[in-house]
Amino acid sequence: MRDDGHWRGLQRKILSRARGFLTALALLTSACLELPRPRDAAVLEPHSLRAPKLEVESTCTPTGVERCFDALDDNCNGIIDEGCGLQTGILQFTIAWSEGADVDLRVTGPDGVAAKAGEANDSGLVKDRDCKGTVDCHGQNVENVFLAEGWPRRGRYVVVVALDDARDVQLPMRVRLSARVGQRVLTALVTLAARRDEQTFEFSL
Ligand SMILES: [Ca+2]
Ligand SMILES: [Ca+2]
Repeated sequence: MRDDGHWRGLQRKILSRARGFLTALALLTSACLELPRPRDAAVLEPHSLRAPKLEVESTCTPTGVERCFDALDDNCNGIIDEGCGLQTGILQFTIAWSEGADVDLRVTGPDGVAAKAGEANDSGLVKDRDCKGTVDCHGQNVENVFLAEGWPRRGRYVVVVALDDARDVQLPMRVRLSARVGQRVLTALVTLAARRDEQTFEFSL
């Protein structure tokens, strides 16, 4: 009798764990089904591009493995500086420069408010790197803005690269700007020639 009771207890434990496993599997499957399909990213096409003083490139030629903090999609997988501790999303805007100047990246989405660190604006954009070109940047002069979650809002996006303080850097200086929009990465070399100089890159979704 004692063996029968022990066996029935064991059966109940096994059935309970199996039910728990199946419930977790069902939840995971339903979560996976809600993920955006890959083709959605491919159809996210920027239009009405405006960058009066920039030569914007939209073709990518792989140059090897992804290098960190150059604001380039070196391996042409559609993501800028992945694996480097930068946040990324279906929208990502990154600048990189080598000299000790203070360069600012300002990205405004359809809500008209520039993305700031710490909290997403109404367009879902967040700044996750804010570098003033000092030792605090550890020689990795990068600023990065990304879409934290959800699908990009339709409307106008304005990206401004501005020289806030040249310090002792000889001008003009060059800053690499790249923008990930879905599976496409657009890139341009920005020249800043004077204090408060800025270049603008705009597009619509
Ligand atoms: Ca990449
Ligand atoms: Ca890179």
